[in-house]
Amino acid sequence: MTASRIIYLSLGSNVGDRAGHIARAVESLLASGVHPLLQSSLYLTEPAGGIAQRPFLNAVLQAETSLMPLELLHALQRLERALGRRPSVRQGPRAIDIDILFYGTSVIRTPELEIPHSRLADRRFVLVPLNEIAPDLRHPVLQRSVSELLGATSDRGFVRLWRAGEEPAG
Ligand code: PH2
Ligand code: MG
Ligand code: MG
Repeated sequence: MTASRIIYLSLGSNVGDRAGHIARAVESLLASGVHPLLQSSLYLTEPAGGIAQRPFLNAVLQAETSLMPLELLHALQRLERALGRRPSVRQGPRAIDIDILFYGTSVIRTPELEIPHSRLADRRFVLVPLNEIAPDLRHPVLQRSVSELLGATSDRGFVRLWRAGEEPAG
């Protein structure tokens, strides 16, 4: 029997029904062994990574799981495929992306999996929603809270609250 861990996930979509993809992902997590606890608002965010593409909707989720880190990664990858994710270019358009941000206070650096997520301190589309639900959460490597990381990031990509039904140009 494995102890359960508090984890944080990042959810993103910029293809099709973006909000629907994120909602279905959260609903489907339970059957994958991940129990959602607290979800941020949805944010409309500027695509990061230098590819011209539709704006993303992003959210973060606090959850609990007994899955081990690699089991969790593989469960999330299966869920992405079940929800219609198809192969795309790196940083490119995707129906649903579910990334592990934190797994308790674990630090994992392997070619397949990096926890904490290696780019989270450089991404306002992660830090802004994370700051909504967990501003005092401490990064176990950088030894700074989420609110401190948000204050210090050099990322200037737009991130703003999204209202249902809103479909801006671009
Ligand atoms: N995901 C990426 C690449 N760029 N940009 C935004 N705004 N949101 C994302 O979720 C995102 C991205 C690759 O996973
Ligand atoms: Mg990603
Ligand atoms: Mg991913």
